[in-house]
Amino acid sequence: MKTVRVACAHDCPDMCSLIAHVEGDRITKISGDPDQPFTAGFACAKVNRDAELVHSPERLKTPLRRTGPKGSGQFEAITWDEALDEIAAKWKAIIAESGPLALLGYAYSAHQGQMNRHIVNGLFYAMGTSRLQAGTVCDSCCETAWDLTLGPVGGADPESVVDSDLVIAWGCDLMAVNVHFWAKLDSVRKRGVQVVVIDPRRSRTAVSADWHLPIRIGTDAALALGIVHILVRDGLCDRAYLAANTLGFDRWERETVPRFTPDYVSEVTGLPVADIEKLAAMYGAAKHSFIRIGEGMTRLARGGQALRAVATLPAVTGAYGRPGGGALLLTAGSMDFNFSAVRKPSGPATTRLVNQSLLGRELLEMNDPPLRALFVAANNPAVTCPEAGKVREGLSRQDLFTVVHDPFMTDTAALADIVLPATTYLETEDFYRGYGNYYMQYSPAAVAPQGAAWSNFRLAQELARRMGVTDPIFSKTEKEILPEFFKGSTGAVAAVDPASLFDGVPVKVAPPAGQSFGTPSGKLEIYSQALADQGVSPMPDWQPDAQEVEDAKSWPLRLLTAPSYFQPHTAFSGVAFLRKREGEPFCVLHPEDAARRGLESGSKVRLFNDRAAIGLVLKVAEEIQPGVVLVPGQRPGSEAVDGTVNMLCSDRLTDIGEGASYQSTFLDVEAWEKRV
Ligand SMILES: Nc1nc2c(c(=O)[nH]1)N[C@H]1C(S)=C(S)[C@@H](COP(=O)(O)OP(=O)(O)OC[C@H]3O[C@@H](n4cnc5c(=O)[nH]c(N)nc54)[C@H](O)[C@@H]3O)O[C@H]1N2
Ligand SMILES: Nc1nc2c(c(=O)[nH]1)N[C@H]1C(S)=C(S)[C@@H](COP(=O)(O)OP(=O)(O)OC[C@H]3O[C@@H](n4cnc5c(=O)[nH]c(N)nc54)[C@H](O)[C@@H]3O)O[C@H]1N2
Ligand code: SF4
Ligand SMILES: [Mo]
Repeated sequence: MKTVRVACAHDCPDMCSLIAHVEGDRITKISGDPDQPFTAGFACAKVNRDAELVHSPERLKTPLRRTGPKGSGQFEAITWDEALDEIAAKWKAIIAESGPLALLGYAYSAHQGQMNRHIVNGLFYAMGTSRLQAGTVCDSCCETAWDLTLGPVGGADPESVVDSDLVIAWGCDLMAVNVHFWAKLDSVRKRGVQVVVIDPRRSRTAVSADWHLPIRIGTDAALALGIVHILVRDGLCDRAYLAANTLGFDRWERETVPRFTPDYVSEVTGLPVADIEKLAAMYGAAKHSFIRIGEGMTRLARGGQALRAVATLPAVTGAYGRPGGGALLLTAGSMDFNFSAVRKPSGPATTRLVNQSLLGRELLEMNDPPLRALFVAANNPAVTCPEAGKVREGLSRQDLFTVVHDPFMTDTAALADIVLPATTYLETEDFYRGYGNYYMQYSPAAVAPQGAAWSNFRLAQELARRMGVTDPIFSKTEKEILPEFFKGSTGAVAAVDPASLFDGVPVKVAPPAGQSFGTPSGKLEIYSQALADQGVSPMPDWQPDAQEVEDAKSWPLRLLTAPSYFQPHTAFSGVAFLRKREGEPFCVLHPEDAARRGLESGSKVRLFNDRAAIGLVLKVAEEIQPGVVLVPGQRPGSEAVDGTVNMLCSDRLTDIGEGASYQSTFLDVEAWEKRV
């Protein structure tokens, strides 16, 4: 038995350092690395099972070619050479007829290190194809809004929370998505520090925290403005910090803040005035308050305003300037790596963009030329994209040549022409950096690729060779590429010699304490000229959204989506144990809403709106407020009664950052039998 020190690649803020226990070519166990302070010796409940993911009997064993109609699930095994020859020949023919814009590579973040995730996009970048505007299904709204407010800089170091005197998990289910930060709070709470959760869901984190405020979906900007209103009223603003470090506070205070009286904020958020007053008083009294901001509250029509309002709060009390104070959305902005070396090896500076959240629409409607070839690696858009019905319709086009590279037969792969078996991260060598902490790590493969699986890295290099793309990154090894990531880097990253990482030891590259700002003015921009130029409210504000108001008139319930505890998206659906732990795909209704419809826990229900109808199992619980239906996670159609939640979600984009607005979805629920 040997142990191999690796990093966790699942798209997760914690980026744990892990120990893989290996016997022969099998991983027998995964545990948390005790020597990496943030991981502190434990992996989460999902990754404890990654040995089963790697050795799952459900893994794809060979490349496959479709033999029946699209979606029929009929495939035949072929060799890698046959598959690659066919792909290269098809792509060349399409490029000759329609030009490179008819091709699209679809790869975004999930579940590998930085080389494997970027090299696929690098190949398509170099070929001058249409390009994926990636991340819009995930964090483009919150990240753009943060960048417009603080600049492209990381937030507070999560390990600085040991110095905090108040912690707010604002729209972030720490026990689901950030368990190592949650664990850090143990010692903080022993000092008497309160943990407050602001979330429409009574999540596990909310249950375990000191105080939960069940805010109405999409009203966070109003609550943040209400807090500022009270801080101004009660003389609790840090005027010196504001004057030195922010832009536009005077105008905000004059023009926007006065509207947000406690009564008005109560009406908008559904929270009692007394709670709004209490929260503002706590926040005003704290000197080192730490807000962990989740992405969930920004995945709706006005998500950008919500992020900007909440991220401004620590400037109002001056917490940004103190140890343990500030806000954390993402850390990555302050780790300056040259990933462009792999992501943009050559190719035109600009080309046609395809917004990831609009995949379905673009597959069906894009013209001059239409998309004729799609290559999907490490994503499952038939489940995870809004308008998943349109995505499936697009993927079903007879004239679309689709290749999917994945360790498993996903709902997306089932609609492909060629399916290629992929490795998992534990079978690849790669470089990792956190996005919820300030660590980086170089990892060897724990075991060799299983069966006939290829890594993204190997596949992209081989496809580059066949397509005549000759940039050096397509013939270098991982170790040869690593120094490229450090070329031209700044800050803490610049001080590291990349060769020193090859021993696999995690290295921390945090910026100096005290929040820095990277905006054009060098200050936190409450007033954003860039937003004013785009015709978006230039100061954080809350207004009712006209479309949402209209939709709410037609549909009695609003969708709340939140991460699953044991199934992040669909990536662990190949582990039978975790599927069982998560249970059948379900939705949650408040007892009042269930009673009104005569529905009981455990029954099958239909969730429907103008877009689609899907079938899930019902759980009745006071976990949410009346008027809301919660659907945790995004589960494959094959596991559900019928369909998947994203069939109900429109592809409307957010106010800032062109992101997905899953939670601006309105619908109703009825008994499944009703229309059968
Ligand atoms: N277990 C698990 N871990 C994961 C994932 C997973 O699916 N499962 N996904 C991974 C990925 S890809 C990402 S991007 C991150 C995602 O991480 P985030 O998106 O940051 O996830 P959360 O912070 O938990 O955000 C969802 C929370 O926001 C709440 N919420 C929804 N709407 C609102 C609102 O209007 N206001 C407020 N205040 N709260 C709201 C939800 O109830 C939920 O508790 O997590 C990663 N880790
Ligand atoms: N309704 C709703 N929809 C959402 C969200 C939501 O909150 N609500 N959240 C959104 C968010 S934050 C995100 S990030 C997206 C996630 O969307 P996706 O990234 O599409 O989701 P995953 O299910 O994580 O898909 C990852 C796929 O990669 C495969 N894979 C794993 N490792 C490798 C590898 O090394 N190589 C290759 N080639 N494949 C690999 C896995 O088997 C899996 O099929 O979903 C979004 N969709
Ligand atoms: S908490 Fe996140 S980073 Fe850590 S093992 Fe689990 S999925 Fe991986
Ligand atoms: Mo994500």
